[in-house]
Amino acid sequence: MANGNTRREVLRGGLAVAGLGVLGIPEWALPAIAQGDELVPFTDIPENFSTTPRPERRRLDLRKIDGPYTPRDQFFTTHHHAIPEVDAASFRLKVTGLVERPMELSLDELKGLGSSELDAGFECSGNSPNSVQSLAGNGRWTGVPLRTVLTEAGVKTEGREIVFFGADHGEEEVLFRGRKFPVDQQYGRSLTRDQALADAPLLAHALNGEPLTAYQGSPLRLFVPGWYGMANVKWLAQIHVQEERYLGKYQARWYRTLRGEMIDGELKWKETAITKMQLKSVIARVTREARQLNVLGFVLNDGTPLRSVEVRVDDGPWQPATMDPSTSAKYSWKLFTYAWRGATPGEHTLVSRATDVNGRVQPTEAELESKKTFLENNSQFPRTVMVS
Ligand SMILES: Nc1nc2c(c(=O)[nH]1)N[C@H]1C(S)=C(S)[C@@H](COP(=O)(O)O)O[C@H]1N2
Ligand SMILES: [Mo]
Repeated sequence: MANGNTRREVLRGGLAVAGLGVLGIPEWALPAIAQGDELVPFTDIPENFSTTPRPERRRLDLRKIDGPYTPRDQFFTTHHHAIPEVDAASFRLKVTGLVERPMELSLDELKGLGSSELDAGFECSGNSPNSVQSLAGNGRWTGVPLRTVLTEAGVKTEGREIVFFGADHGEEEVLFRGRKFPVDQQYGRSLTRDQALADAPLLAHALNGEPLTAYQGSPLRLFVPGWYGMANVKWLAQIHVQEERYLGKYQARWYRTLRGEMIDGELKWKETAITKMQLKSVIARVTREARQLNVLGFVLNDGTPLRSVEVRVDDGPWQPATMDPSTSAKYSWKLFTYAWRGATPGEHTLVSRATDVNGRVQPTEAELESKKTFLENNSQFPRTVMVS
């Protein structure tokens, strides 16, 4: 999977002889850009936009998406504090608070508890057109189910809130009625007991079969599939079980949305916590293959199955896109393609929209107007390209 070229060559060479149909891989699913294919340039990417400045603040160049898995060394990275140094050999995960058996587990002890794999993508809740949607990626995560560890520790009945602390920390200014209280605090996030004991959350130690990098939270991170990135606590150091709600900065204050909602004909202002990913589709890449243009994009959401993804060219009708069967896992991002025929030279606008089985439709920018804060921007993302 880290080896797109080889896969491409295999598919073009050996497999082509064997016949693609035998393997059920549709022609469009061929990875990357074939020899002779060319990228059709976007005209909406700011000139000073750089996707890979430093490994500790990396952005994904969407035009490089060539298969289901984002290579570990292209995966975006972001965090609030300095990167902590955590030595995998002496690492111990602490489990404390309202548990029958408080624990300190080494990485090997954790791995001994079980192993599970999960295809899942996520984006930062701040991902938006401003960052050319570069804060997103998809991978195969390996880890220990969180539930296994919590069951091993035995969560007491009063333990209703499960708090996850990273090893990274920094000063938080807690504002209380006009007064500031500076405190040094670890990055912390919480899940309710039910969320934490569900099937999906993983304590992940590997991405695409390789150990997490220092920037991705090595040696261990929480992974909550279907949620925005802030839930996936990196450099996980401690799981603390408590009765009361956790109201730390990155739980209660930093990751929330203010939006207006009409309830019974009256406007109500709602402040909500940022949790599950809102339905979003993004056009990532346009390539030319002989006379046809291929549009490729991805969809991220909370795992709700999709009903459709559609693409519109300029002021034309919405046209159905084709879904990539290799990305059908519940929490995987879903790749889609659209064969754009008869494109004329000049600048064109392309936009996609996703609809889920519950009839939820990805909103336009105008439809998100009542959302006042900038996180959770899942609006349709019109792209402009220059066809030569
Ligand atoms: N310990 C810790 N975990 C963290 C963060 C952080 O600042 N500290 N940032 C969160 C946010 S906001 C995001 S979007 C993801 C980014 O994960 P990535 O760098 O592997 O892409 O990590 C999350 N986990
Ligand atoms: Mo984020």
